[in-house]
Amino acid sequence: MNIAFLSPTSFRLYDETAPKSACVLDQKALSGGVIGEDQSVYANGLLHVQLNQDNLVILYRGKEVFSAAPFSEEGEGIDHSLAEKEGHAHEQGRFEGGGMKIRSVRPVYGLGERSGPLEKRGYDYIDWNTDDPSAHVDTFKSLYQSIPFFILFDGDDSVGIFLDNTAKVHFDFNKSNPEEVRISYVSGKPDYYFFVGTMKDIIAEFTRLSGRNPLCPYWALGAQQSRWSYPSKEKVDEVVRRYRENDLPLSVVYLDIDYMDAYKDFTVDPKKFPNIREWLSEKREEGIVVVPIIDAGVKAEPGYFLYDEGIQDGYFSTLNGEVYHNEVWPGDSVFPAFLDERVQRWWAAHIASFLELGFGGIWNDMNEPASFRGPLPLDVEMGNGVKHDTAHNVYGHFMVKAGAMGFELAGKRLFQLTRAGYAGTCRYSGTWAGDNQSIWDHLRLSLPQLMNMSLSGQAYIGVDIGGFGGDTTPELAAKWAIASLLNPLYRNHSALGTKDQEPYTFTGVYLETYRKALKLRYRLRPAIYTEL
Ligand code: NBV
Repeated sequence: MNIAFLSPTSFRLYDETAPKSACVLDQKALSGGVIGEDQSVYANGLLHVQLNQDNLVILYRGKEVFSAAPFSEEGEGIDHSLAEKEGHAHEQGRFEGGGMKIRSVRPVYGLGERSGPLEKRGYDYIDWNTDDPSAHVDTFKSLYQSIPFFILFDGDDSVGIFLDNTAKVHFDFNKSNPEEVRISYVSGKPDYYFFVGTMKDIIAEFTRLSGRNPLCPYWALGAQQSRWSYPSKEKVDEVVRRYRENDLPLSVVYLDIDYMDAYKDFTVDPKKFPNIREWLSEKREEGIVVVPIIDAGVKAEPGYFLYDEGIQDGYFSTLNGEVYHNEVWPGDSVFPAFLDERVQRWWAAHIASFLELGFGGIWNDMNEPASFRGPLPLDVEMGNGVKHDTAHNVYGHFMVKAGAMGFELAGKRLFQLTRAGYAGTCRYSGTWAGDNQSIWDHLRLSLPQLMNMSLSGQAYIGVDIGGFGGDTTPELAAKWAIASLLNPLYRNHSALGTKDQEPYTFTGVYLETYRKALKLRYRLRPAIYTEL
């Protein structure tokens, strides 16, 4: 094991064979080195770290702020096999790769995008990017993103812990034992970062290492409208016109999957959206930015340029040396091996030429990766020899990294949204929190969810205003528009088959309320921009 002090209030504790980080791009150690058998106390700045076989203790300005022992599974003596047959999954006992037990009763915050309460004691969570279409409830263990970073809150003596491990990780926040926080992972080598101080200091230092959202374009703070799907350019024109006619400000419109030709990435259906270049420039002149969706799954169809190129150059994920197929929107599909830098460059070139048509951003979806014919096997190889079991939680991360490279190639200001992500994905993309529903509980849920995402380093975030799944009501949508006023991403979006929820479809007090919210939002924009 090694120790590296990164600042007077942070250090890394790691096995030198730990894989290269997906997010910590460079780090300069102030001091540190290999942990020797004859030494047990390491000090730098305001920290003293005491280490032995069974204990890690951190002293901050002379006071003990952290104490942990290596993780060991405590047998419960209960057989879960029958309950599992009935569908009650039981994950404990499968996280035997390592971990630690931290003595703590302090409030817990962070861990990125989760359902459940703002303060997380009493719950357990799993890092495994998951697209579960059922209504997100407090008991969900995973959502689309995995950020293995959390804060044990104690005023100026708070401690932040980042476990840089992309495999499946289990977090037990004082659930099994009220006096303990447990972290355990399925596989990998120890690679921990510790940050001490105020919450603000901790997040600043964590994001300095793992990455921050670059400042979004100013238009990205305006009102955004989406729907699965606006089926033609005429429909989008109508949306823009009706916003204007109803004195509702609008900056961005999204194109969901039906703008594509047979759901093929980097194609535009020429019947629904003819003369796309001219139309996009027309929209720009009207002050509207258009953002198309791009899915992770690529249609497996000989003759389709993206598929042919990927096959020829070996750019798709493989299983036992053969290109791996599953099913997504386009039907039979293959999955770019995004962990490979060659694949990232290839994807970036396609993003760049697509942007050159006049799109203002990219909306990245289904990049957990989601699949219709069961989950991808854990030994699918996703680039650089990395298998799905450790590539899964960073698959979307590397997809949007490639996307960001595309913006650079095109010389365009970066604007992306992603559904899946890992720590530091915010370097490349903002996040919308996936498929919520048009229910009051999801309006409530959005507040602690977004707060914990921002406490985990993400700045450009939001949820679908009005709710994605199910039919909204004018009252719910209008109140959601108010509750979201300070969300950096301010986008109304809804699912196929749901009732229209563009604000101009409402009347009376709800239209008036939504209009007021939008106008207030535009007045708040300079302040939000400054905060970002
Ligand atoms: O592309 C369709 C939808 C999209 O509208 C939504 O925002 C994504 O989260 N997409 C998921 C795929 C289908 C979900 C049922």
